[in-house]
Amino acid sequence: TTAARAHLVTDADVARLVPSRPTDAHKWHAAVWVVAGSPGMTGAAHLTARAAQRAGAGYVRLSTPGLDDDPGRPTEAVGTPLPSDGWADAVLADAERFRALALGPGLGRASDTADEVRRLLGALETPVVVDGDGLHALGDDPAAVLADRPGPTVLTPHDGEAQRLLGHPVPADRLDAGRGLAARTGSVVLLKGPTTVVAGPDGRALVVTAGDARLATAGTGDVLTGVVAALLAVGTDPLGAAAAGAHLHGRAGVLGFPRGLVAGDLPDLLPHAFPQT
Ligand code: B4P
Ligand code: MG
Repeated sequence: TTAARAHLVTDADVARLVPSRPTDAHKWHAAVWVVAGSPGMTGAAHLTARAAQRAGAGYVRLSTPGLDDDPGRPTEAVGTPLPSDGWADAVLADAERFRALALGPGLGRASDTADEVRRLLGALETPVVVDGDGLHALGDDPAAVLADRPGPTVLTPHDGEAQRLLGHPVPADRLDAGRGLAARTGSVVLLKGPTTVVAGPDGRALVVTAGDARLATAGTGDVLTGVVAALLAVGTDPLGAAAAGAHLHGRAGVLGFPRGLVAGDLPDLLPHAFPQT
């Protein structure tokens, strides 16, 4: 089985992988910029931002290209508008202040949006989690965009998104598929599913089985993106952030209602999912 061939992530791993908050912590030392959503489609971005907050980000900026006013934005997230055209430059101009970016949920699939995503990734030095429509923008040759990226990347595809990135359906050997995609793109790959595979470009791989079927509901992937971004922002290495993020996300899920859980329940469960130390 997959679990027999790679390390199964535990609470103890999360405690080891995620640095504790220093006593002289400052909100800007763990700042996340969520670049997600599109006009008329803001729910995914809100979930990502709330998850980043609850997973330990000190400061969350939320920007939806082309949207100036977003009344539903989570209270503590700071809204910073981005233009609808050429927004990659605006992100690059200010990204230095952030320790991690979350890019993609709900961005939409317009071709100019995809151009901006690729342009941003090509020049961005900040660690970034790419999900959803951000992954779609990479098309079927993600290595062309990512192999020379100047900063760390975590990709979080489900099987449909992975199929597009791989150019073929995800094979039965998901561990091998994750490792292959990670090596080809120089990225950490978090291949989601009932068993989640996390693979690094160096061939290291971990398996996460903390969640269960209650996570099979719309928007839970957007939450995961925010969790991984927050863990990057507190200084977790990219492979560790993906592995610990998937584990915490699964743990939050099983702390929720056995039936009727919605993705919006997960952020508030995250603080309970962290190992109590
Ligand atoms: P979207 O509208 O983008 O929606 P989504 O990404 O599927 O939603 P979400 O972000 O909530 O869930 P995600 O899977 O990311 O869909 C875009 C297109 O992709 C659509 O055309 C859709 O049909 C297609 N598509 C969606 N899923 C597909 C798949 N698996 N294969 C092929 N095509 C697909 O995140 C879900 C989270 O829940 C992950 O963390 C996952 O690990 C967890 N989870 C889900 N089921 C679980 C289970 N049974 N047990 C444990 N964890 C589970
Ligand atoms: Mg998704």
